[in-house]
Amino acid sequence: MKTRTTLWMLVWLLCSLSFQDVMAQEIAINYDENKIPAYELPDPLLMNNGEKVKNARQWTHERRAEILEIFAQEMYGHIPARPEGLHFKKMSEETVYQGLGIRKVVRIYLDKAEQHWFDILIHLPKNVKHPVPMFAGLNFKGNDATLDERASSRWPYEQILKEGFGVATAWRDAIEPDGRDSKIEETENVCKDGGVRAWYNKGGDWGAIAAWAWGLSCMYDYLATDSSVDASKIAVIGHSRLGKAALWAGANDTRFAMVVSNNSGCCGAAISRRVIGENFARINTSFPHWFTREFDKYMHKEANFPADQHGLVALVAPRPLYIASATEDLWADPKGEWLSALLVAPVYKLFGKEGVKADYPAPDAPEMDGVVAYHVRTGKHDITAYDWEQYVSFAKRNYKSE
Ligand code: GTR
Repeated sequence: MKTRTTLWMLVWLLCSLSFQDVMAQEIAINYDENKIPAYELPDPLLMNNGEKVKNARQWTHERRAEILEIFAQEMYGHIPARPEGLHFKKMSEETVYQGLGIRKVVRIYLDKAEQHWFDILIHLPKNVKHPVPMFAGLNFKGNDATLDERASSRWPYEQILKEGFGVATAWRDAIEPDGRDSKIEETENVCKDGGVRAWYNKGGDWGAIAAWAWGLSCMYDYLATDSSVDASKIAVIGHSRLGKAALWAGANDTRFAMVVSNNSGCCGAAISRRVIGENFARINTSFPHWFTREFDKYMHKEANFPADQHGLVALVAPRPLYIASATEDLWADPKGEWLSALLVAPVYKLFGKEGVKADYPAPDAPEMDGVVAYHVRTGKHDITAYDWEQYVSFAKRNYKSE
């Protein structure tokens, strides 16, 4: 009897593991700095024709598009244009936090017929006369979940409003469901027929990261029409997979004035050729829906990718860029994330702007004197009130010095 139960339990266990889980477990993960393969990084300033970029003009008008195309073609996919029928409707507005702020919900209709839409939740400081700077980012669990007590460190609205900033957020799954991590059954919105990729730009080779980035640009489109918002000061922000989306949105959509990557890791800010923590084979096995199918050919072959992630973050230049890590987040490779912040310096230099210092900083000692900022927070993979505090001060410094 006992053997039978054990046998059944084994069968149940095997059935509950998907093919992807089994494959993912077989991919070796290195955490040892001494076992990093020898690597050479592609130079963001080297044009496809072998010429070296000499000035900001050449970067902006020639090289930038080449790097953007590498990432669009080989990793995330191309982001389509805004849908023709895009329009907006305010659904609700209320005063919150004892008069400190306004909370409103705006529905982003993606088509004239109002068949496809997602909601953005907006917090704005109240009683402020001038248009305010904003942070715009996606969330993991739904707009209402960001208001939950348990999310108060991830979304410290009160703290941000007190500093004179607004925050806009939308649910990633309302734009494009995140594969099996999705909680989409719970709601009705654009995803009722499978997400934006099933409806718009059908057949286009774009992954979920590109779809989320596209959603962020639609959010920008609304924010630019809101008279309470300073459209020249909208930072795009994201944590983890949504940090990858924020980077891709900021790279494509230069209307975002600043880009914040919080613990974005592999295929985010971390240098891929270090192959430490999460790697290409593992990420593309666990989350194939995040990428274009072209990305498949780089599994176990980071060195073949025609760019590295410092090339991606370079696309933010000359705008302010903040990359942040956490000491215990080895899966995301904090050192590799910092390296991107460091190696982007020659691109910022073309614009006469400084990057980060050459030494890896101590935990909780943010470096934000220049236009590129970095910190490694003590603790786990997360975005916390501490992280937000740094992003707000960095934005303040940069917006003031303009
Ligand atoms: C992990 C994934 C990472 C990171 C993270 C997250 O499972 O391997 O790339 O993005 O999810 O989004 O929290």
